[in-house]
Amino acid sequence: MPSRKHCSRKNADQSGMSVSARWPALHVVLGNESCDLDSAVSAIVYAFLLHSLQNGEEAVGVVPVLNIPASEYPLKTEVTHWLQKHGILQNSLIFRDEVNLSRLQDGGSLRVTLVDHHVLPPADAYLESSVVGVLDHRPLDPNAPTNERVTMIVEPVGSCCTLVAEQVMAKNPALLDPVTASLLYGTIILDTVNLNPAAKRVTPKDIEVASQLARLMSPPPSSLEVFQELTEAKADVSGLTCDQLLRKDVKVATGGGLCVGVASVPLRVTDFLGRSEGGRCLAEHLATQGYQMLLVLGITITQETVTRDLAVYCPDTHLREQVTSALVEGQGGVLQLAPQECDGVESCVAFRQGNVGASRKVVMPILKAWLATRTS
Ligand SMILES: [Mn+2]
Repeated sequence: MPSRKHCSRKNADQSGMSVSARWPALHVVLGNESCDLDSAVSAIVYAFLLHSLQNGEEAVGVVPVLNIPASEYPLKTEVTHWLQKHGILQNSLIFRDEVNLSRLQDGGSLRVTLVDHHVLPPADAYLESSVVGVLDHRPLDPNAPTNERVTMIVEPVGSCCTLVAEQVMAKNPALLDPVTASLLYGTIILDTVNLNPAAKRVTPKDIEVASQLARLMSPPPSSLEVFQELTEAKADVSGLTCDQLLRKDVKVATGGGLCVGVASVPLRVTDFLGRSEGGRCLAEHLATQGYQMLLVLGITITQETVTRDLAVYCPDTHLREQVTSALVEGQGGVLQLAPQECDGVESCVAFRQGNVGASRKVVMPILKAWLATRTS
């Protein structure tokens, strides 16, 4: 059964877990499905806070749940790095496929607090009736369900961890030991691009909270070093297999009877193809994901240079030629593609991309427009 990233959510809640037997009720703190550093750290520290605020009689287990299957965790290299550095190892974390939320809910013993998002994806809509709290930094979605039972803390700041830190300082500052402070601090620095106003993410509150956290750490942190460490960890794919690289950052386009994976990889596609075992990994990936073709977008960023290149892998020669000319000519040739070597990988063509400013946000509409012409 081919599982596609967007269609595979159903498998998430299958395994039973002893958590439900151990606790009369469970309060889950759930980050969003990207499980980026902000979602992971927000869930962990906010669960820690909520747990500490309970009083004896009504106490329930409050646990953070990372909203990805455990098998995806190695792909989140900045998350694994930062948590491990702070003494939190994978075996002490709970992942989405390790706890059966729907069974807990059926038993009437589930409470959910959402962090770093406030609208549940369609596959999780059933959790809505269990939500008791929201802590988020995204603009409030006008279509978000409203319910007086839900404690909403929503404020547009650069990082959800800024709001988590603010809550901890207000409600139980004793929790902020140097380790917890550093966990939150690094996340705020990464999310706000080192508190840089030019990146348009940072707000005065992020700056204030980050400096309060820095005062709790000794020696005081260098925000630039923390930022560089986390950025490097995010781009460090040396430990990932070809298949993991393809799953790390992928969007799927469908249309005209086709399902196309568009994977971004943080290296040149020419180097990536060199790691593909002569294309064997690409063929297997197509089969397991149910794609008819795969676009691989390579990007490298060093000091001031950005390079982009792309590869089209498709065993059907006709389709490959069609999509290739769509990419070369699309939107007046905006991508500025020039052919390059494919490292002997069959069913594959590769291009250097002259327009280094054109990200996947530019590639996707060209691809979708081509897919749409197939239906008409
Ligand atoms: Mn966030």
